[in-house]
Amino acid sequence: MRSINVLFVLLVLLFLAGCGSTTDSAKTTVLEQTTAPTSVAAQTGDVRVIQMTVKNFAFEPSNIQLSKGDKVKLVMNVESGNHGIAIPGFNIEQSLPQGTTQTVEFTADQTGSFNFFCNVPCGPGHKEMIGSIIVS
Ligand SMILES: [Cu+2]
Repeated sequence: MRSINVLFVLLVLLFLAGCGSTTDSAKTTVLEQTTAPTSVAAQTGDVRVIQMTVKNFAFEPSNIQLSKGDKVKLVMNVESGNHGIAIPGFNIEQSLPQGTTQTVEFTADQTGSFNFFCNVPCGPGHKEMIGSIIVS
């Protein structure tokens, strides 16, 4: 029993030493650690990071090929105009304000062809802002 008590005290001391001054800062640290490794995962093929440029009036690339099961991180750099992207097949809607970088993540868990389009009236080329995701 005594050695168990000593072990417990040591664990408590370790825990206290490892934590920040408040639980809030500890939580923040954990969150940062969980979001940061995605780029590492991308290199191993676990997450596919797709860089997209959004501008008046196009998504580039507008055709995206995926394999079923891919975890996808779509990183959209909005160069010009205020747009949005809707991918109904994956329940995604994201506004894309000019000058920002927006990210959506989803898993390509079904095969097929899935259209995406701009869902914010943005000007004369609005209806041309379309694309498709092919999952095979
Ligand atoms: Cu639009």
